Amino acid sequence: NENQYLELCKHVLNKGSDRGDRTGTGTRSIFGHQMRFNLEEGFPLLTTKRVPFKLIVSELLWFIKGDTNIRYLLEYNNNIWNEWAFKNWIESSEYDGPDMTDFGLKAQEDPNFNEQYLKQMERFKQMILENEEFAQKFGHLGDVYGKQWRHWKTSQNDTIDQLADVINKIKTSPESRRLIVSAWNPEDVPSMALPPCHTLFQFYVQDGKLSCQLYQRSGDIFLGIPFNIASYSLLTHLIAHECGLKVGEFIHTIGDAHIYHNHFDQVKEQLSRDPRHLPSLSINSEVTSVFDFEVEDIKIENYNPHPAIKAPIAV
Ligand code: THF
Repeated sequence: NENQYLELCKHVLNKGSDRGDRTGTGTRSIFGHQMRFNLEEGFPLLTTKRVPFKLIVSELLWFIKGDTNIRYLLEYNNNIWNEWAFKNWIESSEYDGPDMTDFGLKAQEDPNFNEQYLKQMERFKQMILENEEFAQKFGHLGDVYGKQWRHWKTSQNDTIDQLADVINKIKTSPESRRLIVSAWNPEDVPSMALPPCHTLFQFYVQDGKLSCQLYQRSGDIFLGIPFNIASYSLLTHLIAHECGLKVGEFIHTIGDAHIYHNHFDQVKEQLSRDPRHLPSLSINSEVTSVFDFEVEDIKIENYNPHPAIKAPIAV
C-alpha cells in the first residue's frame, strides 16, 4: 500500500547520498529497493497527491501499440515526453528559433529564457500535431519502450514481438520462469535519447493470479515512480483480463532510487498528508485483447486524492 512509497521517500531523504547526475540538477539517492503492492487491495494510484491517471493510460497504450512518436501522446493532451523530442528539433539544422541549448536547466533559472522556451515548445507541439512529415522527423524518440516491446530487432533482420509472445506463454505455460520482457537492448543504448529506466519485467502465475515484477534501473521518486507503479499495475490488470486470471502483486524493484534536490519541498509537503482509501480500476470487459484497448475503455473509480503538487521535470 501507499505507506511503502512514503517510507521510501523518508528513507531517501534521511539516509540517501547527495550525488551529481546527468541532468545537472543534483539528487539524493539510495541503491536497491523493493516495494510490493497487493493489487487485490485496490489500485495503487497514490492518494497523498493527485496523480493524473489519464496520462498513465495514454502512455501505457502508446507503449502497447509499439508507437515511439509523441504525436499519439499529444493527441491525448499528454505532454510528459515532449522535452525528449524537442531536443531532436532544436539540435537539428531545421530549427530557426533562439538557442535552446540546456533548456531544461535554463528554463528553471531564467524567467526570460523560460518565456522563450515555452513559446518554442508551443510551436513545436503544434507542428507535430498539424504536420505529418514534421512529426515523422522530429516526434520520434528512437528505439524506446514501444519499439523494444513489440519490434525488437534481431541479428537476422527479423523482429520479435516480446509482448505478444509473453501473453501467449502466460496462457500456454503459466508455470514458466521465462515470462520476461526486456526493454534494455545493449546495441541500441548508445543511440537512444533516454535509455530505458524500466529495464525488464517478469510475470508469475499462481493460484489463478497474475503477478508482475519490474526491475527499474533508475527511478525519479517524486515524478516518475508514482506513474511507474500505476502503469505496471495497469498492464498487469490488462494482461490478467485477457488471460482469464485474477491479479496478484506488483513488485517494484529499483536500482538508483533518487529524489531531485528541487523536489525536496514537494516531498515534505506530501509526507505531511495521510493516505486515503485506494481507488479501483474499471475496464471495459467487452475488449478481450490487450492490443485493442482504447483510452476510453479504462477508468479509475472512487479516487479522492489530496491536491496535486507541482514540480519541475529534470531533462
Ligand atoms: N525523466 C525524469 N527526470 N523523471 C522521470 O520520471 C522520467 N520518466 C519519463 C521519462 N524521463 C524521465 C517521463 N515520465 C511527469 C511524469 C512522468 C514522466 C514525465 C513527467 C510529470 O511531470 N508529471 C506531473 C504531471 C504532468 C502533467 O500534468 O502534465 C505530475 O505531477 O505527476 C519516467 O518514466
